Parts: sequence; C-alpha cells; structure tokens
Amino acid sequence: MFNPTDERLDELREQIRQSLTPKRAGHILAVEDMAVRLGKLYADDDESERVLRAAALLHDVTKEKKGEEQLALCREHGITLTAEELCAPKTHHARTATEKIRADYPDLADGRVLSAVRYHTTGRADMSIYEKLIFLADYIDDSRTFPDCVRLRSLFWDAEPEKMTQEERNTHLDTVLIIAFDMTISGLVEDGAVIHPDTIAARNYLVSHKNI
Ligand code: DGI
Ligand code: FE
Ligand code: FE
Repeated sequence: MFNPTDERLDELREQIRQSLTPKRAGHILAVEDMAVRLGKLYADDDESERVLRAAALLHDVTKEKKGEEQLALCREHGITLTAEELCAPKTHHARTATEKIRADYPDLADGRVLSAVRYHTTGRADMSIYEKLIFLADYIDDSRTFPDCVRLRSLFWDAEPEKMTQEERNTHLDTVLIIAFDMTISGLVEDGAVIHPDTIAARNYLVSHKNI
C-alpha cells in the first residue's frame, strides 16, 4: 500500500516551488494535474492517484543540474552509463532523479514511482500504465507550448477518450504514444543526436503490439 498523506504531497510541492525555477516548478505542477486527469481514465483508484502525483512531482527533481553535476550525481549514486548514454545527456536527469528519490525520499520510493521517473524521458519496451501516463503527461502538460506538444495534446483529448470503452481507450493511448515517440525520434535525428536504446525499444514494442 502506497499512501503518502495530502500533507506530505503539499510539503513536496512547497519544496519544489522553493528549490526550482518558477518555469520548472510550473511544469512539474502541470504534469501532476495532467497525470491525475489521465489517471481518471486509466488507473482510477486512490492509490494509483498517489503514485501518479508522487512520480509527477519528483520526475524532474534533478533536471536543473548541469552536465557536470549530473555526472557527479551518477558517480555518487553508483549509476554506470553506457557509451550511448554518455552521449545522451538530456536523459541523465531521469536516472539521477530515480536515485535521489531512493536516497532522499525513501517514503516515496515505491517501485511504481521509481520506474515511472526512470523511464519518463526515454520510455522503454512494455511500459507499465504509470510509466505511460507520466511519459504522456510530461509531453502534453498544459504549460507546454511547443507545436508537437500542442498537437499531441489535441490528438489525445479531441478524440474524447472519456467516451470510449476501456479497450478503445487503451488502444488510443498506445496510438498517441507511438506518435510521441515518432516525433521525439524525428527531432533527435534532425539534431543528429544519439537515440537512447530504450526510446527505440519503447517505440518498437508499441508498434509491434499494435494489433495484438
Ligand atoms: O525534462 P523535460 O524537459 O520535462 O522532458 P524530458 O525528460 O522528456 O526531456 C526531453 C529532452 O530529452 C528533449 O530535449 C529530448 C531529450 N531526449 C528524449 N529522448 C532522448 C533524448 N535525448 C537523446 N539524446 N536520446 C533520447 O533517446
Ligand atoms: Fe524530464
Ligand atoms: Fe518533465
């Protein structure tokens, strides 16, 4: 049973407002709202809502650390990066946030929270519902104005998932996630950036299980 109190979550929100820039804090709180909205459609129970709130609030807790600090945090927490990961610096904060939760927020270090944070940037093959919802909430939270994010937000909500059967809704989620991974991968290719193997595995898993 994962049951952080409302006061504990309030304390966390306050810490986030104090320690991060207003822009990052605004994003994090918007991700929490979006994750809860998505949760009502896909994991509609009190415990799941708390898992989603905790994961959303902590997903970018180390995001404002610069490159060298990320690497120092990796060393400190015993995170070993592959050669590909070393060349994908924007994915490091997801790893360091996960270890920071284990070390500094042991009461919130539930397995579902930890994996949703760890895979919030790349995704991975066979994602849990919490991983999928945090990944999508991070992409389409209401504070995002980047055209791909706005487009994906409309694609998700304009289809009126609340009126769908659960089966249709699950298919809809995976369809929107495939588009999200395609947009991310295209952007990375355009930039000549390294694509993390988990990003490719996430996309391939969804595409190959689409009609099963
Ligand atoms: O932390 P946020 O900005 O809220 O969002 P995020 O954790 O999804 O990070 C997005 C950034 O991560 C964006 O600049 C693209 C980058 N990214 C995502 N997947 C990969 C990646 N970068 C590399 N090199 N490889 C990836 O597979
Ligand atoms: Fe992030
Ligand atoms: Fe984020």
